[in-house]
Amino acid sequence: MTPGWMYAIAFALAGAMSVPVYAETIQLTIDKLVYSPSEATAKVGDTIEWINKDVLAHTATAKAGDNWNVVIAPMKTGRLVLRKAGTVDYFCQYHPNMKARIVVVP
Ligand SMILES: [Cu+2]
Repeated sequence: MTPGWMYAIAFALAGAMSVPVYAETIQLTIDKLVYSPSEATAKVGDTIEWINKDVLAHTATAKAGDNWNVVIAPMKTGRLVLRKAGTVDYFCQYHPNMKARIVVVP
């Protein structure tokens, strides 16, 4: 192999390793007044998507961290982009006994 080829391969490998990590979408479901899974881990920049399978509206409301409030209509999906790292406990404003947690890592 010529040195030129070796450089080309080295650059190709370096390029493959420096590909940015794309934000993910993490899907959670709400079924029969339960968030599932009740604890999820995500990274800053990821999108959380709650799929509401109930015929009732729910919210995902956090009083700490990003301090978000997402209303999720019956049989619809609610989305949120995570902007801040930390452990966020959230609940449903309409059914305060519905609780779950998202651990957001930097
Ligand atoms: Cu609810």
